[in-house]
Amino acid sequence: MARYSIFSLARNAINYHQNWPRAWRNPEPQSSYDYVIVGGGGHGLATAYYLAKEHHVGRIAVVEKGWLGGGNTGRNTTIIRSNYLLDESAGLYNHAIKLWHTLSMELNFNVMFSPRGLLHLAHTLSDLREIGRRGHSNYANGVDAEMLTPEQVQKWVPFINLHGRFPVLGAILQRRGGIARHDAVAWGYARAADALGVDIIQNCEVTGFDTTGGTLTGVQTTRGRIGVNKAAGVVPAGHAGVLAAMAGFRLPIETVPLQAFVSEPIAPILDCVVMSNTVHAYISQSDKGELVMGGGSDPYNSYTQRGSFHQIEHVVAPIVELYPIFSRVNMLRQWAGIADITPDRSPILSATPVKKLFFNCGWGTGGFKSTPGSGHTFAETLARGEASALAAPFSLERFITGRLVDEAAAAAVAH
Ligand code: FAD
Ligand code: PYC
Repeated sequence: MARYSIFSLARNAINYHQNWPRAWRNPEPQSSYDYVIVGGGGHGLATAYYLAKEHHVGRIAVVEKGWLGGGNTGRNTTIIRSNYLLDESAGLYNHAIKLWHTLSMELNFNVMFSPRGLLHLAHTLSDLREIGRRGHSNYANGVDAEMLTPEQVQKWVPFINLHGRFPVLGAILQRRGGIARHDAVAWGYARAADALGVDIIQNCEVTGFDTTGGTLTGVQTTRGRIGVNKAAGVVPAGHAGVLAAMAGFRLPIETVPLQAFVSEPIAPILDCVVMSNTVHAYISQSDKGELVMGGGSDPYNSYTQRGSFHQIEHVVAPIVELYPIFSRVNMLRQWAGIADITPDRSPILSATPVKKLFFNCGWGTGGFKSTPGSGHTFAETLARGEASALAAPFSLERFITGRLVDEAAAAAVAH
């Protein structure tokens, strides 16, 4: 792998940047691999990278039906935080935050991680109680959390409307929360995994699973059959239900569109992330200057990556109410991704009824923040053939035993 540095940048500038090597290969699928990862989003690529780097487990392929990061990884609003309520979640999401802090160096790829501070606003007394409870729980779990008064909120966001239709009664602040550059995360993991010998195979859709006596033996793809020697890890976000059906079981997952919006670029004005869970509206400003906004998921099941028209008003109305200064900013783009929502709004990292077949899904509206942590702990799960300590509470078993990890309030945007 060519090392990216100030020196390689200068060297390539002399040649008008004509001679950069390919960031990753474009290999033909082999007849079998030790590990096959289905899904070339951030989570799948991170899984492959940590499998190769930390577990040295033999031949690994990532099989992606479209292009790398073309799913939710490239469509999300990149909010990173770990201020969930429960101990199990604190373990998982805080592990991810720690990895985020050194990820650019680890991958030799600038993922533009910017821990600029993240506020969750409280607009009602019950919001105040919710963030108070969550803040205390965060504090006890070593997750940074501070309660802010409305006046302190105004210091962070001077132009916020504290006394409008959605009065601001306080906020919880996570200083280590922030944003990163979404597709850089996919590309950084892809490049680093490829350098470790992982075959990344794009335009290759998995269409079925081969089993013998309840054990996985291979995956059927649009580019032929690929044998699986040790295990397959399926990381397909919104298509988890489709792939589970191919393997002959059902997942407790609903699939809904989730939209995002960006404005035209404007001069720097907002240097933190602000979320309003009750009114389902959140906003940050990208390094390019665009306001990045989103809100609740569309209220119906669908695999379309568009989203419905009325949801635009649901997001824009509270944004304009809370930040009247933005009322004349033009909207530039709108899109949607496909979110995989579980009943307790926590992910599934689990063995399945098919031996050697593992699923990593159910991250719903909030999985970008956990990309490094998810990949790291799922790689350990695949290498061991059983759940890692961090993954264990997130197995499918919990929907049978009732030991749910209920994060409905902290998940914020999932209805
Ligand atoms: P994906 O990036 O979707 O990757 C899954 C891949 O699997 C896809 O590339 C897909 O093509 C592939 N695939 C599917 N089926 C097959 C098949 N049969 N064969 C081969 N490949 C297949 N999270 C946050 O933490 N913060 C946020 O601010 C945030 N905002 C969001 C905003 C929006 C609009 C959306 C839609 C989501 C948001 N999320 C956010 C959630 C986050 O984007 C996801 O949880 C996360 O990116 C999931 O990553 P992934 O790698 O699992 O999925
Ligand atoms: O989980 O923090 C989150 C989130 C923000 C926007 C979408 N999801």
